[in-house]
Amino acid sequence: MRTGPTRIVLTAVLLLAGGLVALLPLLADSRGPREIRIVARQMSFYVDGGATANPVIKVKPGERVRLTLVNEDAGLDHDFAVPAWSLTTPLLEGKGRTLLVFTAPSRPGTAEYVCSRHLAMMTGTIEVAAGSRQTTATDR
Ligand SMILES: [Cu+2]
Repeated sequence: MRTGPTRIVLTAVLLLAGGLVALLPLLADSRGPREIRIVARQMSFYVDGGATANPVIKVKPGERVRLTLVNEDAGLDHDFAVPAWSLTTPLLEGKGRTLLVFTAPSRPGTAEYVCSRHLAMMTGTIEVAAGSRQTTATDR
């Protein structure tokens, strides 16, 4: 007789807990690393599907970044490096892809990115800015 209301409360608590557990993957996703996809094509870098060669890449201070480099130049070696941050992907010898996960610097500022084999042609700016939107600067 007295178990009726208790059961209802217990059931409600269990349902609530189950709902929170179901939400956890969503919360984890929203805090997951920022994805940046860089394509090396015809001696230039293109970022996140944009059409601008060697665009400014914007990241937030302390942001976790998961960078994928795709080499579409069959006969050319490319990598992606930010020398000031001591970051370099493995060298892609011809077509292929590689992954680099890093944490952006905590202070706002800019640095140069390059392909270490083609310093003159494959170079641009990576910017750490607190107010920057979670997109890269392209001509979209
Ligand atoms: Cu290159």
